[in-house]
Amino acid sequence: MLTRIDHIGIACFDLDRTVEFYRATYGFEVYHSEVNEEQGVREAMLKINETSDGGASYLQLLEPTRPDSAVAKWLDKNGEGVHHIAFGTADVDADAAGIKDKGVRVLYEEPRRGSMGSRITFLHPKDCHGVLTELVTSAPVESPEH
Ligand code: V0V
Ligand code: CO
Repeated sequence: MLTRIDHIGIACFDLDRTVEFYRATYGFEVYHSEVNEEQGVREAMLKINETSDGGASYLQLLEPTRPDSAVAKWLDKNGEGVHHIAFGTADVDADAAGIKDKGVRVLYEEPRRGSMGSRITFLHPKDCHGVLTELVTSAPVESPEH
């Protein structure tokens, strides 16, 4: 079951400048940042709010790390802007299988590694009324060490 907006993915040319815009304009701080080589992105997660399912909603700012990446290709064509939306679920495997059964193309056979150790997959934008849609299961919260 999809229980939150996990994040909105925003493609940008210059991550540092875009992070600074969100900080200076709205006061949002970087909660987490990482490079995901498989996806070809450098990203910053700005936490917006906690959600009632125990997760949270973020803005995900994305800068491409290589010209053949999905985000670089999209920026070439469209310029900066909203690239994808991501719904959070406790079970990305089950939700992806259920959505695939409805005839929507799921891009990955198995979920791949996403931000902060999450497991992610994508639905083809042409099957989703023009919206690239991601499904996310967050990494389990690590129990504190004793
Ligand atoms: C492409 N299209 C889009 C789109 N990207 N439509 C809406 N939103 C987007 N973001 C349209 C495009 O305009 C074309 O329409 C058509 O789809 C085919 O696009 P293309 O430019 O030829 O590109 P493809 O087919 O090579 O690749 C498109 C897909 C690709 C969606 C298959 O971008 C992909 O695999 N995306 C999933 C991975 C990803 O986006 N990773 C970056 C975020 P017309 O012109 O034919 O009408 S990584 C992330 O979110 C992480 C790590 C995380 O959350 O943790
Ligand atoms: Co994303």
